Amino acid sequence: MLASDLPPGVVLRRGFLDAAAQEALAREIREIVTRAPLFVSVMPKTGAPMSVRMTNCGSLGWMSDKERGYRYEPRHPVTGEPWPAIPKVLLDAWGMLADCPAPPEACLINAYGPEARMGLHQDRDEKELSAPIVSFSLGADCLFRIGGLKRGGATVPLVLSSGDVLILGGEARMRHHGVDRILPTLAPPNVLQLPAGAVRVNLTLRRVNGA
Ligand code: MD3
Ligand code: FE
Repeated sequence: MLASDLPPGVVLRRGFLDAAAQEALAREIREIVTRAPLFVSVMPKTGAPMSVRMTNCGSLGWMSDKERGYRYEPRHPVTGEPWPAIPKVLLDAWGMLADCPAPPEACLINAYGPEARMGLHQDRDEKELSAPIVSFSLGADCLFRIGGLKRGGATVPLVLSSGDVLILGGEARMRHHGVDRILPTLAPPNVLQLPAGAVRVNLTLRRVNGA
């Protein structure tokens, strides 16, 4: 898969985070998770648990429960505490990559075990759709898939590796996407110390409300 084959609005910066930056970010994530523990969101209405565990940093964090569904909240659903601050390295990357004058309110942190996946979906819980989503991958490779604006069209597979940053803006913002599976990565990324049980962590910076 060549970067030039990506759909319009999708920008992939492979290795944007070097090994030292990945280790520093992994340390910040461990610190965030001690204060805002990973939790399991469940699907609206069915209550089916997601296989990915999550937490957030920033003034708002994404979650879902059976009764009230997908939404952003200013506090952790279990501890009731405000989310920790977004690490400076991520805010700096947003400033470099996002082409958006306002900082992100939310950073969703998804923690994948070896069997976790994320079904094809759209990110549509944000009011602000003109800002991009900026995604950072750490740890094991994953097989990612990006589809169209409507469900059921063609999809493009993509491997996301540790240190890669994906920017989803413009006409790509509302594309369907998902994580098919975690790949058994053997080499250096595995030395990253991720939170217990996680082999891959993805962080997504988001503008939620209008600037
Ligand atoms: C393409 N996370 O948290 S990040 C999510 O790897 C989510 O954990 C995945 O999808 C993960 O909602 C993928 C890359 C990503 C994020 C948002 C997108 C790709 C996107 C929005 C539109 C199109
Ligand atoms: Fe998503």
